[in-house]
Amino acid sequence: MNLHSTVGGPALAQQRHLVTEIPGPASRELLQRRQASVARGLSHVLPVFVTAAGGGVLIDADGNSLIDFGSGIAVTSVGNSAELVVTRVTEQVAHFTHTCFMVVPYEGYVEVCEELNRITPGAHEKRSALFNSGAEAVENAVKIARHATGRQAVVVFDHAYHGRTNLTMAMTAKNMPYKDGFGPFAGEVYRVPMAYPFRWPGGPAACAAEALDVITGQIHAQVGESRVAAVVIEPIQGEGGFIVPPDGFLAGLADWCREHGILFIADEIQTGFCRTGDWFACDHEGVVPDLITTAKGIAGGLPLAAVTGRAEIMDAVHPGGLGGTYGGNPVACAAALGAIETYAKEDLPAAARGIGEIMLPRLRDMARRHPVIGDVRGRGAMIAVEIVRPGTTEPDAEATARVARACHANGLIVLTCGTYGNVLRFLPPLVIGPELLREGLSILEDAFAGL
Ligand code: PLZ
Repeated sequence: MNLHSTVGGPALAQQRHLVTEIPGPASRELLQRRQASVARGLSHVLPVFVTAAGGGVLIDADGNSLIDFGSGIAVTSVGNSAELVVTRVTEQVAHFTHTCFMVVPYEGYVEVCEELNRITPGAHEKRSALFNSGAEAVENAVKIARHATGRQAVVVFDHAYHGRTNLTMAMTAKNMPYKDGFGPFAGEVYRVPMAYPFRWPGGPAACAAEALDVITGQIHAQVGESRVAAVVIEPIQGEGGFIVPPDGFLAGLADWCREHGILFIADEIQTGFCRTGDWFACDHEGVVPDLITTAKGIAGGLPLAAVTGRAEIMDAVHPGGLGGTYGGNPVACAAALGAIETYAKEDLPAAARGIGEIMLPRLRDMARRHPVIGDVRGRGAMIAVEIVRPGTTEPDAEATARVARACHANGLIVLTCGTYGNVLRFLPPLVIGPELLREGLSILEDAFAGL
């Protein structure tokens, strides 16, 4: 039995082991209760009810052990119940659970901000503010940018995802399921094309050559540079399809923003905290954002989010202008300190790169044998395949769903994404072992063979 021992968490056997069909009888019974009690608007990728998780596996109510290629959407990168997260949280929860940082402060909040200021891109003087969710961090980044610049317009991209609150729905591109029927949306949000190599008219080379000019030209013509407070971009788009812009695009965009007094805001909520093989995806090309939003991987599964940025921008807001009852909750801060220590101690950026080095060649090989795979892309442990009708770029969401279902039935948790629902994405915990990773890839390969 191969117990994962590196980062702690429950010492669960690191193996796939199915004892019932998926979902099994115990999960199906819970699902009935769920249907009678929980709103229909919340859906599940896979309706198995979890009882324990750690390393690269999740255990369900029927005793099945499933391989986790999702990390709860890029959250449990340090693994579930990682040792340092559990010890710090346990200690904190026994001391005090809440004061509200706006009522009486505590050291943990300050320590998390110090760490964020240190590890985020750029050596300039920074400040941070803590919130509860990714969407809330994005909302606050926009508030801060508007206040600091005295401008109102916010530029976002096709395929962007920034959250489900009113402002962030306006910033999110995809209608179904995120926006449909939920308007009216916040104003002064402008959308421009994304540098999406696989779908750029003329292909990847044209995308690299043209994207920046097309996009900045549209901002000039349709918004006007002097009205723009901020350009908000995911360095690798997440929900929109794991879209990796061409080399140099982000740096070019950041330079253009600087020339026009526009703040460059990197939404690293999905890409951050070692996921792409660097601490932050911007680090890959040395891009330094003015503001960066983080969440997900920040606290090993506890709800926490942050805005970090240039001191003069962050401090432009008057005292009392930012806040929230729970933002930077002491237990979540303790978890973040445990998670950040784990990323560094276990060298999880290197682990993420190692995961990519195993996954990418296997997936490229699959793509040669299964022409439904139109594109293989991603970086580190943020990897995806885009599914199309063979020989075209026409999205095939139906085949994508079938592959995902086959993986689920065989005990591999994979997620889909993409504006057209035709992208299979892989976000394993960074502490997953290589054997489990390879086994997951074999299950995926079988699913393609069975299409
Ligand atoms: N910005 C880049 O990826 C969250 C959404 C899951 P919250 N992505 C997962 C769903 O269907 O609700 C996300 C993101 C990027 C912002 C967010 C929003 O983060 O913590 O979900 O609010």
